Amino acid sequence: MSNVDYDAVALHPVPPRMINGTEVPFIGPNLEAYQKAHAESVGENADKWWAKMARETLHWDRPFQTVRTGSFENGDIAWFPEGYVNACYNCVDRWAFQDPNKTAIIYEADEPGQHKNISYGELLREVSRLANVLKSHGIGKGDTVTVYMPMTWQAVAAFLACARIGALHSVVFAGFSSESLADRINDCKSRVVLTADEGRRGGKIINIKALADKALEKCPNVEAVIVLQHTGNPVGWVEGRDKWWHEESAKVPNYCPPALLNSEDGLFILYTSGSTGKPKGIMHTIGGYLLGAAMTIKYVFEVHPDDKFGCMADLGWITGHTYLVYGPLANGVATLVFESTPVYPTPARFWETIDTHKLTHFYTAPTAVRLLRRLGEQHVAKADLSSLRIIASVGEPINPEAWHWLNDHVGRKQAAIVDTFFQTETGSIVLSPIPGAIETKPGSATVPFLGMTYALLDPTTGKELEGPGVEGVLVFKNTWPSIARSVWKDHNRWLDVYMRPYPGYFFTGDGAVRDKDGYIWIKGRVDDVINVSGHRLSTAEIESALILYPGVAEAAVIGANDELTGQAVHAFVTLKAEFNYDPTNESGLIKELVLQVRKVIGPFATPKKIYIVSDLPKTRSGKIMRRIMRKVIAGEGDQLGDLSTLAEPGVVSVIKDKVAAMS
Ligand code: 6R9
Repeated sequence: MSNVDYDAVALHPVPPRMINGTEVPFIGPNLEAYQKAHAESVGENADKWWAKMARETLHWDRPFQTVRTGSFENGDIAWFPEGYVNACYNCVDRWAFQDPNKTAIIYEADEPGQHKNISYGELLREVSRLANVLKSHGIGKGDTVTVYMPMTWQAVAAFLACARIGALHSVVFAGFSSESLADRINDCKSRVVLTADEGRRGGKIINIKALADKALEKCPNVEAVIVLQHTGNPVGWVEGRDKWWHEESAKVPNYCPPALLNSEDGLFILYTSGSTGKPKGIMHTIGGYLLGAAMTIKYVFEVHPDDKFGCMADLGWITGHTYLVYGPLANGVATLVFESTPVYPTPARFWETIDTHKLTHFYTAPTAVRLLRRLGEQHVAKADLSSLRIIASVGEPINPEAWHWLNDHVGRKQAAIVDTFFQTETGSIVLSPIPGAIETKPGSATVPFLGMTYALLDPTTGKELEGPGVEGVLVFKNTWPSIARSVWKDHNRWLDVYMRPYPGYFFTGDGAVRDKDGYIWIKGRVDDVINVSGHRLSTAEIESALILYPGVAEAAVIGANDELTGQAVHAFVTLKAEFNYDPTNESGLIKELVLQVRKVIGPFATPKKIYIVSDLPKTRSGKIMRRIMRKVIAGEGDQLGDLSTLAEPGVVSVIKDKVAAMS
């Protein structure tokens, strides 16, 4: 039983800027247009359709004959196997040859007012030089290069330089500790590391080179470290190993021919943590991944040639890979590299950035939206945001309050709000509204992308659940081009985690509901579902209820074992800064919050405990780490497992102390 009445949520029509814009939407103007396009992409002529898309979207150095082969079970998925395709050529050269002066990258530095546009011509020269530098250090096809860099435009060049010569990049988020970096370098045995002297973020200096140096003490395979001079401050130096990026670049030609690479050659590795064990090196291949990135940019974001795409994600996450680098550039549009934070120097930074560059697209995560919502509307009110056509969200379920805040205050009811669902493993967006065709519902990722067929399975029997009004685990039924191909050097783990839980399907690990209109609602990871007295509750739903309370900034809900009810709801809540709250009367506030949940969802969802805390444990990409709270409540606070992705380690003791004080 589901406790939110999904069927009662009103549809929001296709917004004015999708209908009245100068361009006709690629897919529109209504649901029928989407249904027709989708049917073509999954029907009996699906492979013909994919072949057409692949030929239209990408430049192939050698044509493919076969569209797809292999299956989930056999772990032998391949797309366009005879085809040869270079991702860098597709993202840079073809646009540089057409118009070398066209802007490829808008680099918005940490300090406001310091921005720079990099043209496709300039990007091609930078990428070529760096590719030649890598070659001069013996790097070629199939080698791995670890990239540990701040949010600079040269970091984008680093991705593309590897892609140009067939080396796989492994980009490690610059916020990761030396230990995590060392693990990742050693796992894929990189011989070359690209890094920078320092980074800047929110007015602070990040000592990237020093962190890399510490990691490299444990990485005997690394022969060369190429260091970008970014802040220019002095840094430690290991003679013989460390080389300045600009000095190395000055030695080599400004053009490097793109390598001839098979569609199924590796493009990159991206480490992602599972619930247990060491991080998995998810491996993507060239042709399929690039097609997924390019096509979703075109159809999900309705991108046209003069658009300016503002993806606020860090380069170190899949969203940064697909929607900051490969997707926009494969479409020849300008992409933003944003070095700062949403609140530096003021909470108006995003809005001023959109206004300054007249961005057409703004892509962020619900956690940032909740933060900005909590800081107040006054910061967004002053900016001219009329250039925005599409505002998109990714990373976690977006609660309706955050959705409406984006729609009311950022889009001002003119722009499309697009809730996009995907994973490191899916490579590109797999569920999302098509902005010119699909009426939206706040909180629903709506429908499958072109070419995607999904099912909801009964988690116990593995049987497909039919019809509307069902809830189960989300799986995909057919292979698609941008699905990852393996876990680096551990193919069996790849099969175990994703292919074997439900044979014949790709298992996402997420639960979802299909409502009466066939819309999909992601309920969160399967382990985030709580079952209280046989009632299924989604942590996201209870969190949404709590966040409706005026003083609540963020909420994280978990299920803990309970003798009486099977599981019980525990909620962790942070308060808005301006909320007038008397800390000596915490119990009064807790009572009101309990009432709030009972009012919004129903008595059966009543939290057993509510903990008012100053902060929640989050990953560096902003995902709330419910696992930590679950363990602390279960009395296993000494067995918290891999905390390498935790942004603020101090939060753990805040949680432990609070739970101890209230038990
Ligand atoms: C892109 C990204 C994947 C997990 C995924 C799911 C959650 C992502 C979501 C969403 C609800 C959305 N997720 N997008 N949940 N609505 N629109 O975040 O990749 O870091 O691999 O995480 O994120 O739980 O399984 P990744």
